[in-house]
Amino acid sequence: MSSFDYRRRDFLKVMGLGAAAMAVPGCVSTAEQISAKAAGRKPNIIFVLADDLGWAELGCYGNTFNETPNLDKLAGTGMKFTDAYAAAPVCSPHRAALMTGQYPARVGITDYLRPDDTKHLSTDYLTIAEILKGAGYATGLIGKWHLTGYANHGAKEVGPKLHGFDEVIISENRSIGGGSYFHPYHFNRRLNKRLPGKEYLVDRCNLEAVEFIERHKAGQFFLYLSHYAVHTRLVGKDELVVKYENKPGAGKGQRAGRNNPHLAAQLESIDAGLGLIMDKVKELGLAEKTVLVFTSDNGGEDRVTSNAPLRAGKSTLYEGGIREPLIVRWPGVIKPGSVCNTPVTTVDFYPTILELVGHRPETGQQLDGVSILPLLKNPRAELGRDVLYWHYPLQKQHFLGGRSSGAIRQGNWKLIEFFDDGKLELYNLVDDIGEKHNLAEKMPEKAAQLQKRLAQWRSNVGVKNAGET
Ligand SMILES: [Ca+2]
Repeated sequence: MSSFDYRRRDFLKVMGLGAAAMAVPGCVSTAEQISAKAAGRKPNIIFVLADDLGWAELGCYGNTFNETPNLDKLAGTGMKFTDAYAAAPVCSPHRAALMTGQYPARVGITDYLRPDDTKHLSTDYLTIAEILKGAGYATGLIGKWHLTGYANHGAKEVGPKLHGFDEVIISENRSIGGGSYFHPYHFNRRLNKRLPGKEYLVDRCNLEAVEFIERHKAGQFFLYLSHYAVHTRLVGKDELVVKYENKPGAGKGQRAGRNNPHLAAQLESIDAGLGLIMDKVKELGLAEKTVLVFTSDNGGEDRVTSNAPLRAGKSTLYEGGIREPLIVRWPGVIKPGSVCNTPVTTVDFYPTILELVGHRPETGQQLDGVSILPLLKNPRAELGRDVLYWHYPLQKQHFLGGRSSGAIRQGNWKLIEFFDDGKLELYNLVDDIGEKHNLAEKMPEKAAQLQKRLAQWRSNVGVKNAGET
């Protein structure tokens, strides 16, 4: 069970009182009030999440096959993180961490939720969307939620509208994935079609995102654009697939193990959306008032791509499963083209956003991350946090190969503890980013020290037994 004991309703009451207090006329004129409001205006937040997109897929992360001009431009005008992590190697726990600011182990969602799952993200949590809604932001989710089972499958459905999103667009009401990338969409058969010809899901999400920004240009907004791509079964738009099939070194078909033309095509469609979003905020004069984030929820599925130089992929706690692209742009605050090597993780977004809107955590509210705002201002700033943790217990091996395990990263060191056979693997990530040389037997004291710290953390977040699911 979660140790989170803060009551959401109380918080909203406090927020309401706060707003009323601000509306009481003071000694300053209306013009001065408006001016002060503009000067103190909090930034809009656009959070773009790709699904199952690996660390090595973007041009600005070294990929020479895929074409990502807009994401490369985003990095060139913002900050690229080399050591950004997902809090889990699969969908739902990552999203739980993103919404709550707590590690998946603390929330109790450590594996992806099935369509008929009895678990969902409890409304007891104060989500980041609720924080922003309370701060006067328009809040919108476009795309994938995946923090509930579905009524269509007999589950209690707790969707994004119950978690602070005023507008929920192109979201799912039955199982997701499966390659339903052209309208009509399997994940929600009620959705109408809006684009001419064969409507492509990524394009539709991009269109809705730009319209959301336009709709809320006069106020402050939080847009969570949560793409379903590039989750398998991979299906790109025909003309883009052909383009990549004709490139030198192209892999063959939807299951190509590297240089996958369908993945490249899907990524190009996501990339095009970033271009549309950047153009829209520029056109509206909002670029400097908008923090734009791009990242992914877990690593690439290594049946259909390669995360090299990282090891393995989705469902594992090797770097290929959890290290993610992360780019943040905020003109006027972030120095263009900067690179940050400090390890950061999913639970850091919540406290970062709290700081952006000038809030402190509520009394009793547990947050597991730290604000990365100091890094956005100076990529070499000290965060005062030295370790990251993962807890990924499984009753049986994931169908992609992932095993029941936990992990800890401290500085350059990473330890993976496998719960199924009790083995330890220790890597120095600076010397060995591909995790090829297990140093656990050569350095038993280091391994034991990290294993002990990982166990202490598990105990702190309420996990009773290492392998418990
Ligand atoms: Ca995913």
